Amino acid sequence: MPISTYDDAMRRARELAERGPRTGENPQVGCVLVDDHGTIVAEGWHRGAGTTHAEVDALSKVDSAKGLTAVVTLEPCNHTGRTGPCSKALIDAGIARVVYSLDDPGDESSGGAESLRAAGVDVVSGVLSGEGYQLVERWLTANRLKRPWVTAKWGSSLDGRTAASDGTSQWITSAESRTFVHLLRSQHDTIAIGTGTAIADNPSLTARTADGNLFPNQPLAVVIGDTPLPSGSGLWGHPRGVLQESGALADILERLYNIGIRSLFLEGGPRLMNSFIREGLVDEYVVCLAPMLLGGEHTATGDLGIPTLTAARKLSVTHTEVMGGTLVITAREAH
Ligand code: AOF
Ligand code: ZN
Repeated sequence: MPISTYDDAMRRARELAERGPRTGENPQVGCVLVDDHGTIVAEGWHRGAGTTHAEVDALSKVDSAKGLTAVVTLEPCNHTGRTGPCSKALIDAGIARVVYSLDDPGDESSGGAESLRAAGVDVVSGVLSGEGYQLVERWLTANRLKRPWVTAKWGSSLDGRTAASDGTSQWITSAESRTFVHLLRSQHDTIAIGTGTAIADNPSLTARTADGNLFPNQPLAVVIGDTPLPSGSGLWGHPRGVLQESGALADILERLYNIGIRSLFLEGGPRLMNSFIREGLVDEYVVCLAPMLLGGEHTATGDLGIPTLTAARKLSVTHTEVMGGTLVITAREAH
C-alpha cells in the first residue's frame, strides 16, 4: 500500500495522543492498528508516565494482532523503563508493519525501528512528521537540551510597563487574558518566579478556571533566588508544593529536568526574566499587551546586554489574539 494510505490512520493516532496529559515526563503518544484494507481495528493512547504505552494499550484491545499494521505517532520504544519495550510487544504480537511519525530521541528508548526490522517487521518512518512535531515539540526540545521547555510570560501596558510608578499592577491586562494565562499555567509542569516577586506579591501560583476552581493539573511552584521564602508566604500552601532553588539558572534547569520536569512557565519578575533571556533559556514568549500607557521605570525587562540594534534578540510571531481588549502575542526566537 502507498505510504499516504496511512495518513488518515496517523491523524486518528494523533487525536488519540491528545487525550493523554500535556504535562509530565512522557510524551503524548497515540496508536491505531489497521488491517489490510486500512480499516482501524483498535485504538490506544498513553495516559502519562508510569502507565501503559500507546502500542500496548492498542494491542490489548484485540484478540490477535497477527498481520496487522501498527500506526504510531512516535517510534516504538526499545527499552525497559517503567514499562517493557513496545518494539518487543509488537514483534511478539505478530504485527507485520509499523508506520510511525517521529523518531524517539531517547538515549535508551530509541532503536525500536532497528529492532523491529531485525525481526522482519516492515517499518515506515516519517509519516506526517511535520504535523506530528507540534504535538511533542516541548518534549522533544526538553530531551534535546536536557532542560525543561521554557515559556516566558508577562503582562504590560502598550509601552512595556508591568506596574505604575507606585508599584500598583492589579490589573493591567484583561480578565479574559488572565484566564488564558491560567490555562497556560495548567499546561506546564512548573511555574517559576523570583524570590523578590514571591515576597512582594505573595502570589498563589495556582492554575484556576474563570470561576476560580483549580485545574486538575497544578504546576509545581518554583521560587528562584537566594532569600529564603518567608514562613508566612501563601506558597507554602500550594496544592502541588513549592520548591526553592538558587544558583546558576542552567544548573537549576538541569536539576528540574532530572526530577522529571519537562516544561516551565516563567512569570517574572524582571530580574529573573532578564537572566533567562540573556542566557538564551527562553523557548517561547507570551506577552499580554493592555491598551494603556504607564511610563516610568517598571519595565518588563531591564538591560538585556544588547549594545546595538544589529545584536537585537529577533523574534518571530507565531500567534496573536485580542482577548477582552488585551493583545496576546506568542513569539519565538527567530533562527
Ligand atoms: C512508546 N509508546 O506510548 C510512549 C513512549 O518510563 P517509560 O517506560 O514510560 O518510558 C518512557 C519513554 O518511552 C519516554 O521517555 C519515551 O522515550 C517513550 N515513550 N514510547 O513506544 C508510548 N509514551
Ligand atoms: Zn513504549
